[in-house]
Formats: sequence, C-alpha cells, structure tokens
Amino acid sequence: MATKKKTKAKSKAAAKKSAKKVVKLKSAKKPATKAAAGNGVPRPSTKAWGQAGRALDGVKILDFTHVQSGPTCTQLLAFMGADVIKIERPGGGDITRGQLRDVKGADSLYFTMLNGSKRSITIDSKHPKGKEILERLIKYCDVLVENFAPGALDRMGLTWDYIHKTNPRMIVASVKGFGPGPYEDCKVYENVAQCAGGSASTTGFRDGPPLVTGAQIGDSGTGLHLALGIVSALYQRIRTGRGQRVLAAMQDGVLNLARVKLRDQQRLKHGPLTEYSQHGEGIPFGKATPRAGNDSGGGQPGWILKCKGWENDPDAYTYFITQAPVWGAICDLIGKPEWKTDPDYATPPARLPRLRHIFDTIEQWTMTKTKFEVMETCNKYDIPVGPILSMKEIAEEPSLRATGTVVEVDHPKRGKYLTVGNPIKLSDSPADVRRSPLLGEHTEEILRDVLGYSAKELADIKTSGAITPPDKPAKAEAA
Ligand code: CAO
Repeated sequence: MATKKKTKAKSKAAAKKSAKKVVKLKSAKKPATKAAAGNGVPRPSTKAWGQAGRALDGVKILDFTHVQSGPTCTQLLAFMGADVIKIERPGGGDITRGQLRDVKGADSLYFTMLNGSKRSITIDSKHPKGKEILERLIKYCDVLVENFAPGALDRMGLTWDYIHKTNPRMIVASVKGFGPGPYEDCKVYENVAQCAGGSASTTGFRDGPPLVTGAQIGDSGTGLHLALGIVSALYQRIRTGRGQRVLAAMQDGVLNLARVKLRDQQRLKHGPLTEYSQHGEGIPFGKATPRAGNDSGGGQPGWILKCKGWENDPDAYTYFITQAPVWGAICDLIGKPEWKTDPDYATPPARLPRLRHIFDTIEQWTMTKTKFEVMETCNKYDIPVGPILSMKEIAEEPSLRATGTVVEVDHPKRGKYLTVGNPIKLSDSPADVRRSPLLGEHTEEILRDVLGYSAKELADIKTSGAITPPDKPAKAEAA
C-alpha cells in the first residue's frame, strides 16, 4: 500500500510538473500566437501586390515649400501617395515657375520637375481671408512642410504654438540653411550649403580651388533628409497622437553625406591617408582633410580614365577601381601578367606609391575601348568600373525608363517632358508620378471639396483678394 501511495504521490507530483510544463509551453507559444495575430498590425492584405493602395495614402500635406529643397521633399511624399496641397502666392506662385524658362508661357522645367503629383492652390497668406483658409487647411492636414527664410512662417502668424494649438496632431517640418547657432538667421542656397557642410573643401584637385558638385546635395539631399524625418514623425504619432517639429538644416544634410571626410579628418591624427594618391606621390598632408581629385572614397584605389573617343567626346571616360581581389584579372586584361608576382605590384601596400603609373598603364588599355566596352569586358571579371554617362545618355537609357526612374509626363502648356520618378522603389506601393500643377489649378476644387466652402462662400472668397493677385480678377489667374 505504502508503495502504491508513494507511487500515486509521485505520479501526482509528475502530473503537477508536467502541468507546469504545459503552462510554460503555453506561455512560450504566446509570442508566436501574437505574431500570427499581427503584433497589433492588421493581418496581411490578401490583395495582389501593388493593389493595396500606396504607402502614404491618406496622408495630407500642406506644402508651403518653394525653390528646390522643400519641393523635392514633398514631391517624394506625393510619389509615395500623399495628397500634397501646394500653397502658392497669387500671381506668380513659386518663383521657379518662371526661372530658367525654356518654353514661352509654360512653367519652367525647374518647377515642373520638382512639383509633380501635387495640387496647387493660391492663397495670400497675409490676407485675413487667406489666414482663415489656411487655418482650415491646418486643421485638415497632417503635415506642414516649409522652407522659407528663418522667421518668415512666424511673420505670417503661423507660429509653432498657434499651429500646435489649432491641430495638436500636425507635424511641422522645415528646411533651413543652418541649425541653431551663429548662422541660424541666414538665407541659404545650394552652393552655400555645399561649402558650409564640408563638401566643397574636400572636392576638387589638390592644386586647384574648392569645387561644388553638380548633384544638388544641399537642396535635394536635404529634402530627402526631411522626408525621412516626416515619415518618422508620422510613425511616432501613431503612438503619441501628437505632432512635432522636424528640422533638416542644409549644413547638417551636406555634412551627413560628407561623413567619410570627417572620418578622414580624425584619421589624420594617426598618420597619412594612405589611400589618397597624394600619399603615393610623397606629398605631405596638412591639418585638414585635403581634396582628393578622383581618388576613390573607400579603401580601394580608383581613378577616372580616358576611353576611346575621348579627344572629341567630353564624356568618353570610365571610373576604374583596382580592387585587390581582382588585381590578377586586371593584370591579365591590360597585358601585364608579370605584375601579379612582381613584389612592387603584387600587394596593395606595394602599389600605393605607384598608383599614378598603374592608372596610366591601365589607361593605355581603356583608351583602346569605348566606355561601354570597358564595362562589358571588366564586368565578366567582377572588376568594378563605371562609364561616365552624360545626361543625354541617361535621358535615352531604356532601362531607366523601364524602372520608372526616368518618366515622361504630358503637360498642357509645354507638352511632353522628362522627369526623375521615384528613386526609391516599394514593391507594394507603385510610384504615383504625374505632371506638375498649373498655378492655382486646384484652388476651387480644394476650397469646395476639401475645405467644404459653399458656393456663396466661394464667390465671396473670389472677390476678397485672398486667392488672386491684388489687381487681377480670379479668372485671369488661372489663365
Ligand atoms: N502669400 C503671401 N506671402 C507669401 C506667400 C504667400 N502665399 N508665400 C511666401 N510669402 C512671403 C513670405 O511670407 C516671405 O515674406 P516676409 O519675408 O516679408 O515675411 C516672402 O514671401 C518669401 O520669403 P523668403 O525669405 O523665404 O524668400 P526669398 O526668396 O527671399 O529667399 C531662400 C529664398 C531660399 C533663400 C529662403 O527661403 C531660405 O533661406 N530658405 C531656407 C533654406 C532653403 O530652403 N534654401 C534652399 C533654397 S533652394 O536652393
């Protein structure tokens, strides 16, 4: 009996243990169950890819941007599906509409290529009625984006306090030239930012002046930074329910893109920058990161070399990188197989003082081929090269059209034109790339359908001077 009792007790204890185990197992399964339920996110859509709307569908942007930096940001958000309502001054609108005009009477490409997929409404933001319309827009929208000179938004009466009180969920996103500090009140354009952000001092040849780059890293680069700030703030708002201010200073944006040069500044303390060709040439370094010509930015030496036809074609060049793992293939290709074992050439450190001679020798080979032939030949051996593509070649490149990176759109005043579509591809959110709006093209539509003004109110607004230039009636503006 006693043994039976003991056995019973044992089996009871075991049952308890296993019950505990079961409980443990259950709790271990919990996260998986939660994940299957979506972790608080809706269950996966069953719609076909690209049929479930766009990434930023439902996001409403009050777009107070002008010139380049701000418009690049809001254009990207529009490509992602946001409803971007661009506010423009009655009469002339965004100053770029008339800048660098190539077709008489039509908005410039400067404007059309930066303001695609947006709606345009004209409002005099300093007119009392205009202020009232703006207030309705602030209540309606999720994000206000602006890149006025410092203080201009406040002078319109649109202070952060006012906006936050009017719509606590609104995100206010700004591009400024500089962040808080000695230069915060300055007006800034692209090249000023390239200079103040450290790019110009590190661009160009050592024996020449600082250079600005053709890529608009100050304007478009900062617009891109701002767009990331906006979507992050939108994401945080899901948890907090409140908006916040987002600031992207052009100096900061340029510096972020030039961060490897600040890396090199700190490396200087510990010795020369061996991958810079100046090191191989025996030229001592100064106190700051120098200009490095066409040296490769990474640890792999590279240079721009002439290709067949360079005498007549300013773009018949290729970038050539002498990456260590493919050094043998390079030697064979250029007819220098002996360099593979020659101690002066066989290792990366041995090559450093001879880079000029090495690239001159490679160039003798590249000059026998077009830049595309160089690309084709080198790709077979995984040798990294890049043809110097002209804007003409890019405009005509079929693969860029196929991916929607270069898009042709039709415009009522200028006809067909090319624009750069969304460079960021989302597999479930096809880019929405449409032409830019005419000045005030959507004024009535927005006042009536978005803000709910009645026909009588609309008629009053039209005669108030809030949406038309001071001396012109409403109809003339849309013409
Ligand atoms: N109705 C009435 N007034 C309007 C208006 C509207 N719809 N839209 C703009 N304005 C007014 C502003 O209120 C401002 O007036 P005040 O100065 O009298 O307050 C004025 O128009 C324009 O402001 P601004 O100073 O921004 O314009 P600007 O041409 O003199 O300067 C720029 C341009 C780009 C240098 C400046 O806006 C700036 O530094 N912006 C921040 C940095 C930036 O984005 N730079 C990149 C520009 S792209 O290369």
